[in-house]
Amino acid sequence: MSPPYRLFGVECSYYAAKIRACLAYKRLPFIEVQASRRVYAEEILPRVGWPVVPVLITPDGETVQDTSDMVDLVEARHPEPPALPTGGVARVLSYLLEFLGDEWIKLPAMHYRWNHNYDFIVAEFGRNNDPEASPAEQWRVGEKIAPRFRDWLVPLGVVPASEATVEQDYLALLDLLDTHFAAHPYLLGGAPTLGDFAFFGPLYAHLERDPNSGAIMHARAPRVADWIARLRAGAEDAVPGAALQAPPDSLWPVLRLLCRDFVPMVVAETRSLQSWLATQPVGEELPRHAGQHRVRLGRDTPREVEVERALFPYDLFMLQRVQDAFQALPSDEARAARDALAGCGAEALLDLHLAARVTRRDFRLVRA
Ligand SMILES: N[C@@H](CCC(=O)N[C@@H](CS)C(=O)NCC(=O)O)C(=O)O
Repeated sequence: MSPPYRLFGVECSYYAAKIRACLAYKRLPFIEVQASRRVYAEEILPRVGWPVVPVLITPDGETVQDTSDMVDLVEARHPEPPALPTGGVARVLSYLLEFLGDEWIKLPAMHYRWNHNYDFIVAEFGRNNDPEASPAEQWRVGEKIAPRFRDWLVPLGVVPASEATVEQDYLALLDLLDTHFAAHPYLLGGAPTLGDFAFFGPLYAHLERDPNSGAIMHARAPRVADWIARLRAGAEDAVPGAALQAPPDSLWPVLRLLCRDFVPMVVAETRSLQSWLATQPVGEELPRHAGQHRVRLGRDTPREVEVERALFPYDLFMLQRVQDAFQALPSDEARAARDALAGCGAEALLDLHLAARVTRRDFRLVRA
């Protein structure tokens, strides 16, 4: 028997949570190895070249970094139960949900972690890194590692001027998800799919598990906490293949809320990044940020605010996944997918022209 998958991760990692939920649902045997200082030095850096989790090692020894690539790989090798719905509309929506879960729910996830759970997470970072050290030493180490993550807040546009807006929108999201889960066990109906795994990342690893955030979720949105518990247990209540072809009624308000500020941000970001990317040599590693732009958060609410946000070339990678899924559809399904995205305010994402593309090579984002 071949050895199982190995996952290098930590429990408080957003993206480790995403792929863990996917592996658990697919009933794929895997061993999770806690990413301590030793594991970073001996396993992650030699394989990937830079410090990041999660990292997946396949039974035949292949290294996979980036949860989108991991999902693609396990879906291709182990198609049952499916992580992607079969219908074209639901597939396009799944990649939109993945983009939202991976990159947009990051705002509340990072805000609540670093502005409301600092002591908890610093201690946890220290424990994860140096499990054998004393609590005082772990705290010292945790405080040393913390800025590398906390410093993401400003590029994301989470600054004192926007914190109340981020909180307002997160609480509204919890309310809408709680209503949705009263009617359906998973985002697209009877079985979890890519969107569930991507939402689970921030909602479990940060917003349920960090204690001060967890208290808010359990009090305000107990059905979201219940969905988290079910996904953590491998979604045993799921009926594989029962994901719907179109979003259930109660998912529309969730999508509309998330897309309200996200879609105009991605449209503006893509236009700026396209001119910049055209000047980058093919195959060149791309930086994490490529300038800044002004984005509006909390549109049409009393807390509407404009802030600076970095331009993230990685967002193009996620956008390509949505567009590629759309462009692969036959014309009748493409029409239906366009209608669905129009219904949630995301149609503009389909029409952004990507003259220059990005790809991942040797675990780095490069111009294609
Ligand atoms: N897009 C990547 C993101 C991975 C990621 O951001 N991981 C975090 C922990 S949850 C990390 O280790 N980041 C280190 C870094 O980006 O420098 C994925 O889907 O795997």
